[in-house]
Amino acid sequence: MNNVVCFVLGGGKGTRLQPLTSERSKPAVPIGGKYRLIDIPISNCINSGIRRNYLLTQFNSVSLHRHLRQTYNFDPFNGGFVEILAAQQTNNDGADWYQGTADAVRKQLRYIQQPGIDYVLILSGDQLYRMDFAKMLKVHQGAQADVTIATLPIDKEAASAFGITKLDDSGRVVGFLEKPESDSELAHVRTSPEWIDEQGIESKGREYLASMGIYLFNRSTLVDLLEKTDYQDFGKEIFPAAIRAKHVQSFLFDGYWEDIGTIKAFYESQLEMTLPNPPFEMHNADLPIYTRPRFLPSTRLDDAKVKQSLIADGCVIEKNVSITRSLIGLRSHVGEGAVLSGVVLMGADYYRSDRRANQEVSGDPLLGIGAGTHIEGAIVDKNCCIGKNVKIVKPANCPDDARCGDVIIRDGVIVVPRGTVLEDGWEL
Ligand code: ADQ
Ligand code: ADP
Repeated sequence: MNNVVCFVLGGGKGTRLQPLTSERSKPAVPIGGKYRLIDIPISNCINSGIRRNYLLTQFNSVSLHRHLRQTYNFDPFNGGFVEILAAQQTNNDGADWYQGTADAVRKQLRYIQQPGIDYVLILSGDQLYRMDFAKMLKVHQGAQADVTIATLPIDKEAASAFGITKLDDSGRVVGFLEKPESDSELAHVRTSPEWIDEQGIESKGREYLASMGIYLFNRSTLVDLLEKTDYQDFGKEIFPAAIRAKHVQSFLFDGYWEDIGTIKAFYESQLEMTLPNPPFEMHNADLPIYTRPRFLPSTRLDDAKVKQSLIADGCVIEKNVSITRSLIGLRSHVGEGAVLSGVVLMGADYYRSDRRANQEVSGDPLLGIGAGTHIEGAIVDKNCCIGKNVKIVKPANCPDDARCGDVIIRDGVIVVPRGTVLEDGWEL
């Protein structure tokens, strides 16, 4: 895999993950209580033997840079790096933003044209999955393809959210429609479930093969496509055109894969991690998900009632707390008698006792969740100071998108943005 270089697409101007992305770039969004989104694609690359990784992001935030620098220190004998290529560093005028996925890669073409690169792997930065890219390369080479797209069988109901491929019997892509809507478009790219079964993948009635946004290009093909066109986007423009001029192959995949680019998908994927047999298993010694090593103490619990939850390091959970189906992130402090149900609590960057918690000066409620507070069905971003006896529970007939002070409801999920302060007794 030494001749493969990876580009992770770290997010457009997109607002789909707002407000989680209002103060950080998408790859830095915390997941699983102690990881960040970027850890998923990079861990997949490392586990597949790919050591040269670039992250295309709109801005190079300090925390993202620090996370990458402190996490991905490759050994000097084998080498390797994770490098951020930001669209723009300082101003906000928009002129230099990456206009689309292909435009992002085109703007950094010189990194592809360095010596020793034969293949370029392009990944999305907001997906949860494990994949062995060495297997994908094998299929790509076996078919003598110019480009290979990873594809996953999906139902008709989901098909209009994805790029859908139509294959010939050899698995070559002969049709590609980005997010087909109408029945006639869908009929055009339907695959018979029997054919999928014949490939050794249980179709279970699924009759569409979705592009997973995971692309392996021969370097020369990618350079050619980007230099000779001004296409901005892979799904909308490059693939529909490339299937005529190039040999585009499909790499069939059938493991767990979830696009977590929206608040709803993000929230659901996080809570799924708390299931007894989670579809995306972090407890996997063969294919670890890497993250920044930290030196945090064990979590302290005192007579709490915890059901089907994950609790990260460095937390303090006080007496008579009840935690159900929740994900409790690093350094969380949950006060006496608090009730959390279906909560993604991202945790904090410091402890209550840290000077940075600042409450003595400001007189604000303490960092974390106050005593007697009740939260249900919410994402609570980092460093929030939620007072005592606060109630954050969705009212009946609540609209899918709404705002109540600093607290936001998005896709029907309550989100308490990073650093929010809620006074004692506050109610949604
Ligand atoms: P979408 O996910 O809708 O569909 P897009 O919004 O282009 O496509 O995002 C792809 C990835 O690139 C995401 O990780 C996104 O954050 C990132 N990205 C988007 N714009 C970017 C930019 N300007 N600069 C840097 N990164 C950017 C795509 C394909 C479909 C496919 C689905 C699978 O177009 O064909 O089915 O992914 O999820
Ligand atoms: P996390 O521990 O969740 O990965 P951060 O990377 O933001 O979060 O770090 C946690 C806290 O430690 C932050 O407040 C950050 O400012 C501080 N910190 C961590 N590393 C450094 C560093 N090298 N220099 C300065 N501050 C740091």
